[in-house]
Amino acid sequence: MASARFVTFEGGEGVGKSTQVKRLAARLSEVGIGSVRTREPGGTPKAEAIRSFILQGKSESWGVGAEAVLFAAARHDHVTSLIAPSLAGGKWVICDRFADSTRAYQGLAGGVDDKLIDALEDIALEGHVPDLTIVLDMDPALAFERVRQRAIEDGMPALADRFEKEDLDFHRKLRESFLKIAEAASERCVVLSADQDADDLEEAIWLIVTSRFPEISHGRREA
Ligand code: T5A
Repeated sequence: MASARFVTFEGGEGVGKSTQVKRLAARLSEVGIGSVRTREPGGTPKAEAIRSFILQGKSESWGVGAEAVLFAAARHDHVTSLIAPSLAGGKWVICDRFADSTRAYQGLAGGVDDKLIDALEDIALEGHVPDLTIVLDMDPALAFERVRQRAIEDGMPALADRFEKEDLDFHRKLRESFLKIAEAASERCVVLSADQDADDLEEAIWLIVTSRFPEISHGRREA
């Protein structure tokens, strides 16, 4: 049996990562492939506790370097408690954000030194580099409009958490950062325009996944 794969989705706020993570897991299930859908920061009870702490702004005054360390601490628990055991058990892992988010937000756009980001990545991942990373790319102003719309529909205060409140210039820098990361890791990363219909994007992602991992089309497999 072919080994389970680790697929991550990256990109700015509101580009449609969560939507496509769900859709990819559903497509895999249709061909008999079991997967674990997860997210960062979070995915395990300890990592979710760190998520709440950071996203409520409680670590903001500690500085961006300390936050990079916190994201890595959450990631290490996520990798060792959920991601690695799932892959070892034959389940694919589909993760909404992963280490590239720390490199983009805290590193390239946030100013934390590359050396610290590299060291944290080394410690947190324990060698579990994704097999494929889909980078969803779009103008942050348009993506923000989606997030605003969703907040209105959900009756929530718009742009509630602290990272979504960062200004547009930061998000433009962030967009460039994800593109730089994808260029530097072009074997692993595929950039897709997120400014397209969700069904079309789902098809484009499925095409990439099935061509990258041809074992998928070799009949149904139970994981
Ligand atoms: N962070 C995270 C760091 O700073 N460092 C790190 O190391 C990590 C891991 C996480 C925050 O933490 C930061 C980054 C973030 O600021 P989060 O809530 O998980 O916070 O933030 P996001 O990952 O950005 O989640 P969002 O839900 O805001 O964005 P998604 O998942 O990209 O978008 P999605 O799928 O929820 O869609 C947003 C809206 O658009 C619609 C959806 O229905 C939804 O309403 N939509 C579309 N509309 C039109 N066309 C399409 N193709 C659409 N796809 C979805």
